[in-house]
Amino acid sequence: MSMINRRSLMTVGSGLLLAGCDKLVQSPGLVSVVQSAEQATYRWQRLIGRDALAKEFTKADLSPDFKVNGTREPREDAYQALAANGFADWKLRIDGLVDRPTDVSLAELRRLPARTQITRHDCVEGWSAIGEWSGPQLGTLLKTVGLKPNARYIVFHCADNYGGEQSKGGAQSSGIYYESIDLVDAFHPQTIVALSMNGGPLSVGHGAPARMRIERQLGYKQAKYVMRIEAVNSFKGLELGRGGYWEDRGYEWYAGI
Ligand SMILES: Nc1nc2c(c(=O)[nH]1)N[C@H]1C(S)=C(S)[C@@H](COP(=O)(O)O)O[C@H]1N2
Ligand SMILES: [Mo]
Repeated sequence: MSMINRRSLMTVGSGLLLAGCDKLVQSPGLVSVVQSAEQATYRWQRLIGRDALAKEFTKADLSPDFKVNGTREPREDAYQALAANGFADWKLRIDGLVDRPTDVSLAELRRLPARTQITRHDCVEGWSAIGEWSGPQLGTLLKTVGLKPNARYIVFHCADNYGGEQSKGGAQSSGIYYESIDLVDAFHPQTIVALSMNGGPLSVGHGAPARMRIERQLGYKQAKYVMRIEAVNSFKGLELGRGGYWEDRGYEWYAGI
């Protein structure tokens, strides 16, 4: 287990990011995704607007009532035990295709430089809400652990086994919730591991102790209850192989807004 500190952050810094970007452009996998034109926004964001920011709002725009959706509280014993202790024993595992697999405590995450952003969350079910999110940038964490050259996607493994809801046309097949993004979104400035919402600690409903904010994509990409962040080369062997719980059940992998 190694601690994250600012020194390692600065030393591994920007070189890796550039190397990662070159690799993305050359990668046949990315080219085939682009050619299949899954969505025009994906092409635009990858080829032209890779750093374009999602719109940010002000405190006056905050939604008085931000809906809790999907899992409201993981029922799993492991999660319940961590929650009972205020997540003092929780550790975020960062591993896979990284140089230094690392377990990071909540206290360590809280000591990292944080980004705060007020953004609109859009769920495919047709509702939106504006909230303020704060936490370290995912890029900071990835630079610290060091991505291996063959890493192409970042996977978020969650604590909850999501069984779906009858009200949405019948129970979905159950499975551990997970999500994934490419390296452009992983190093995007607004991609953060959110530890707080609207100025307070993240509630269990909204994903305590840590949930992703990936602001240029739809609600189902915003993984709650993140336990493990894994760098991978492909989604093969991960559940049904399409890169996410909902993707495995027919949703698009790239959910650009
Ligand atoms: N672990 C986990 N993450 C999840 C979900 C879930 O059920 N489990 N639901 C997703 C969906 S569809 C939406 S719209 C948002 C809801 O986030 P909220 O509860 O903070 O509104 O979380 C996303 N992330
Ligand atoms: Mo959603």
